[in-house]
Amino acid sequence: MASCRIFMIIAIVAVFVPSILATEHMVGDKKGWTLGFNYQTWAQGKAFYVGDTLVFKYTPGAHNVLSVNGTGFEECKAADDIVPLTTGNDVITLSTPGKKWYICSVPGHCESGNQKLFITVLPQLSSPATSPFPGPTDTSPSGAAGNIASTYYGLIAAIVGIFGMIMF
Ligand SMILES: *[C@@H]1O[C@H](CO)[C@@H](O)[C@H](O)[C@H]1NC(C)=O
Ligand SMILES: [Cu+2]
Repeated sequence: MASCRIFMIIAIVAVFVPSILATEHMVGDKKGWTLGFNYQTWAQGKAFYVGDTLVFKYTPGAHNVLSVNGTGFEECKAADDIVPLTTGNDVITLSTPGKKWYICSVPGHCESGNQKLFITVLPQLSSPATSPFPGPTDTSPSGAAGNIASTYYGLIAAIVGIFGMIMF
């Protein structure tokens, strides 16, 4: 019953894959969201995908987080109608691909403290429609993580399936 085993492996992977693939990026790592940290250096070499999250950690009241456009990033200015995030543990889900800019709007922090982050969010690697297997949507949690799971499902399932065939 090799095929049965393979199916079970695939089912197990389908359940665990969402938490593996949606990466949570702690902005600034241990330093968090603060002054005098180079967030461009931090972002270098990291890949941000749709469905991932950014976590901005700081002492509430000391900083804030605003999503701005490229001009706002350069000039350290946010549109008047943007409501800043202020909890000190602000989680932003990267829901669309493209360039994203974030600043702290406390006076001087973005300008002289370099408290600004620019990233490029990459689309998901493949489309669920191209998956050679039925999607795992009925077994995985809903939301972004579920999307990621179905995106990578075909590839992962194929690898695990081949592995399973070799093993059993
Ligand atoms: C960028 O945001 C500013 C507000 O901060 C706005 O005035 C400007 O039109 C925006 N630019 C683009 C290209 O959307
Ligand atoms: Cu600040």
